[in-house]
Formats: sequence, C-alpha cells, structure tokens
Amino acid sequence: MSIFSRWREGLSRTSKSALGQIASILGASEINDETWDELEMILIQADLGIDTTTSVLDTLKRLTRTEGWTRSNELFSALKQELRTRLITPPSLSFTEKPAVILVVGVNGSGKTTTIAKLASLYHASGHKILLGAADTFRAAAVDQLQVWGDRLNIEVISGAPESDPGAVAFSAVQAGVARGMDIVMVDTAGRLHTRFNLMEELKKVNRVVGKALSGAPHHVWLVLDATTGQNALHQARSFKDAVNVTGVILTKLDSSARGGMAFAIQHELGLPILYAGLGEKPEDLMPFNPDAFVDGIITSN
Ligand SMILES: Nc1nc2c(ncn2[C@@H]2O[C@H](COP(=O)(O)OP(=O)(O)OP(=O)(O)O)[C@@H](O)[C@H]2O)c(=O)[nH]1
Ligand SMILES: [Mg+2]
Repeated sequence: MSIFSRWREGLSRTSKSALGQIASILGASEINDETWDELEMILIQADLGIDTTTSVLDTLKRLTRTEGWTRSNELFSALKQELRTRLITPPSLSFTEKPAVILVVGVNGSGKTTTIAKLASLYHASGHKILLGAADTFRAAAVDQLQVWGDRLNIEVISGAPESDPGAVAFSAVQAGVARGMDIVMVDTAGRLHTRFNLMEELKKVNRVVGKALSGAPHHVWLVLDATTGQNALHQARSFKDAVNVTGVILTKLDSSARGGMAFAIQHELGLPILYAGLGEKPEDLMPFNPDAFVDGIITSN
C-alpha cells in the first residue's frame, strides 16, 4: 500500500467519526438554528476547540447572510475553504546551515524518537549527511532505541552515560556535527510533561547549550504532538512554545486518530505550521503535511 493510500486511510478514520458526519448534516435542508447547533457540536467533537469553532461558525454565518444562502449544502465548500485557511502552508525546508540543528521536543510517548528515525531515513535518502544526538539520558532504553535506528540506517549516534546531563550530550552532538561537516544534526530529548517546571527549565538549558556549541542553533525546534491527545495537544504546544522557540509541529499517530481537528486549533491559535504527519511506526510512515490533502481527506461529501 502506498503512503498516500495509508494517509487517506488514516484521514478517513478521522472523517468517520466527527467531521465525517458533516456531509450528512449539510444536506439539502434549510439553514436554521439546528444546522448551526449541529455543526458546532461536530466541530467541537472533532477537537477544533471552542475558539476555532466559534471563529469558523462566525465566518460561515456572515457569508450565509451576505451571499443569501438558504440551503445547508451551500455551506459545504465554504466550510472546507474556511478550514483550509486555518492551516498554514508549511515552509519549504532547505537546511542551508552547516550543520542545520534540529531539536525535537514533546511530552512522553508522543513519538519523538520514532519521528527522528523516520526523518533521518528521509533526509539520508535525499543525500544529507546526518548525525543524531541522544540527549534523552533520562530513560535507560532511550539511547538504545535511537542507536538501533542509527545502526539500521547506518547513521552515527552521539550519546552520553545514563543519567548524564542532557545538555552535555546535545553540546557534544552539535560539536561533532560541526567537526565532521554534517548537513543535519537532530537532537532527541527526553519526554516531559509540559506542566513540570523543572523539566521545562532543563529543556530551556538544552536549547541554550546547543546555541553555545554553534551560534544560531538550534535552527529548528520541532514539537512532536500525538494526534490522539486532542485538545490537550494545544496546551502542550502553548507551554513548549513558551519555553523554547518552537518553529513547527509534527503530528504523529494520525493513523490512530478519529478526530484530528486540533490541527486547525494549533495553527489558528498558535501560528505554528504542521510540517510532517506520522501515519505509522515504520521509517517510511512519515510524510510532509499537505493542508489541501488534509482538508480534502477529512471532509468528504457522501
Ligand atoms: N501508530 C503510530 N504509532 C506511532 C507513530 N509514531 C510513533 N508511534 C509509536 O508511539 C510509541 C512511542 O514512540 P516513541 O518514538 O518512543 O515516543 P517518544 O516521544 O520518543 O517517547 P519518550 O522518549 O518516552 O518520551 C511507539 O510505540 C511508536 O512506535 C505514528 O505515527 N503512528
Ligand atoms: Mg524517545
């Protein structure tokens, strides 16, 4: 099965539950209060969040007045368009710095290490020289996990002793990346709850230390969010954005999500682009996020 059909499959799971009902609600009936109530309920169930939902509905109500729409199916394409405008077209990534340093952050189990392996495989295949830094010194198995991926892809992994300072490992990795003329250094960090003050302070330190190893680094800070966590992902994103300069989001486990609407909220409320979508556990199960395909995939007419 191609990654595109898996992507569609993942998205159709999203569309099956919440957003998938939109087509049946927006039938040929007359637009009335019930239409708006039902639409609101669906958007909230799909994890768009109250603010984004309200803003989408306000725009649709205004359009309905100005365009003189009376049938609810007239709302369908406007809704898709409205949702699309809430997704930022991801910037193209060129990695001109030598090396470009990417710091990967997120809560426990969101998919950071797996995503790094997938990205390493992707960038390796496009001819980039990659080095990985295993700055998750918190969990004993974490270094091994990255090392297994490194061995499989024939990519070097810089690690420290268990429970050593994550900042020191990140520093060594970036330093080694510079010395060896690497194109990209990706630094894996330990999962941390966004509500834990000390752990967020530690992350700020890793971020600072990387900048000492190479001025201007990290050039990218990518926040890995699990698509199945719904609205909580928004709180996570906000906290990580406050702590370190998050430049983009990677949405993982879209293959297991039945909602996915927080993609709109993340971008609408935080202004962060979604760069990649994770659709499974294997290295090839990652693809650049395509906003048009996303909206087309999750809202389909019956
Ligand atoms: N279905 C699915 N599973 C995924 C995806 N990405 C990661 N996983 C799984 O999620 C689990 C956690 O992945 P990890 O990469 O270890 O997550 P992590 O963020 O590094 O975890 P910690 O380092 O413990 O914080 C693993 O079982 C992965 O195989 C995805 O896109 N789809
Ligand atoms: Mg990990």
